[in-house]
Amino acid sequence: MSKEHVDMWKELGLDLEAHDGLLGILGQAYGDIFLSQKNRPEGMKYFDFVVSEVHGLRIKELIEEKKKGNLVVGTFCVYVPEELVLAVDGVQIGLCAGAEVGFEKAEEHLPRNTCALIKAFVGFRLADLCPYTEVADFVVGETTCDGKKKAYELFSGFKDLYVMEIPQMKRESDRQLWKTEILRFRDELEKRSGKKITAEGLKKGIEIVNEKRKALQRLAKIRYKHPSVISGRDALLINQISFYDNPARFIGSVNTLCDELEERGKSGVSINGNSFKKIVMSGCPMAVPNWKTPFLVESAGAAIVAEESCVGERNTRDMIAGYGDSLETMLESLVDRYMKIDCACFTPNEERLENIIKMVRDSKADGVIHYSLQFCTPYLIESKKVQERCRKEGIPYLTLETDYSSGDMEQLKTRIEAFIEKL
Ligand code: BJ8
Repeated sequence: MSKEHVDMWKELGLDLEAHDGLLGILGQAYGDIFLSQKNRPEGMKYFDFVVSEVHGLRIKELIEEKKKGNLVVGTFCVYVPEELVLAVDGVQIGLCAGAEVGFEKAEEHLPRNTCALIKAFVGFRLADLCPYTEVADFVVGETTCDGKKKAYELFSGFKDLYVMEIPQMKRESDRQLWKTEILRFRDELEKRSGKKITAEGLKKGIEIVNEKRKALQRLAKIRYKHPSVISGRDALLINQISFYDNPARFIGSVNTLCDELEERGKSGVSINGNSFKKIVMSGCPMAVPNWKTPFLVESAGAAIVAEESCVGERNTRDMIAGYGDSLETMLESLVDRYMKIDCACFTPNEERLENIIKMVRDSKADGVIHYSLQFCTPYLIESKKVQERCRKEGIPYLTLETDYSSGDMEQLKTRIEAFIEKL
């Protein structure tokens, strides 16, 4: 690792020894899960490079942005509108929370039976492990599940935190509440950046994020049509990287990859032969480096053809449409777009069931694997509804409940293999 990076981490206050350990685990897992794949598309080289520099060059770029006077905003949820951050020339970074490295510290403050994602974001901060959390000017929390809501009260003791209130239902009064929250967030960004959000600035933000979603939608559609041109774990990785890479560079790289994948599709190039079963993964978001379950599913001879999660199509399916030219119409379109997100924290949440079935039909998948983190009440309870709906539609279904440890790998492997064999 270059001395320049080490100096930068020191300045950010990282625990260098623990951080070295984290990078070691990350590098090993990346080699085993991603680089060992045969016949990967050439276009994945860009994303390999991004991962190899995830705590290096990208952090350096963020520090440069700060020197220019631009805000760096950390987030944990797809409800936080990146368009508004871009409208003040800021950078929005989705913070990962996909490893159990800081759990010991987190459990000094949180009950052990807290979901792994929450323990990870608290642990990363307390163990001084995440350069993104450290470099962010502030972090935006949100009132989604109860665990996150209460953990943010604790987190605010260790990091500058702003919380958005997310409604839990989708009635007109809830939309009003959400609009108020969007306007409050706009005011906060203006205050912190010293810049006014103009129609021109917001339009630029909307166009960039729409382009990002369009590129990821293109990738999703190619996988529906040609399920064997790219692995599901590579597609997941690209979705994960979408949360922290430079947007313009990311969009260009996804589109270049998609050109290659379309060519592969036409010439019948395959990464896994043609005798595989197609799976839609559905449920909790998988943050970097939480690659355990996709790896097990694909190692069992199946191809993941779509992700029904926030690191997947829940985040990319809806564009901001009909936004017009005035600030007012743009803000209204923004409010509408984010109200469509079908997170299990909402009640009722029937549209999620419709979306899952549509994804299965569109991708011609053979089955659904539902993935919940342990102690995640919203997704665990909703998994019963997903199961029931799949049963009615005649779609084979498997539900998994796990965490970030490797202790249950064998048990998961057995269940996944048995499910795929039956398809
Ligand atoms: S919009 S899914 S990113 S809240 S896994 S912390 S729900 S107990 S992450 Fe999420 Fe926003 Fe919803 Fe998406 Fe709680 Fe469950 Fe843990 Fe979770």
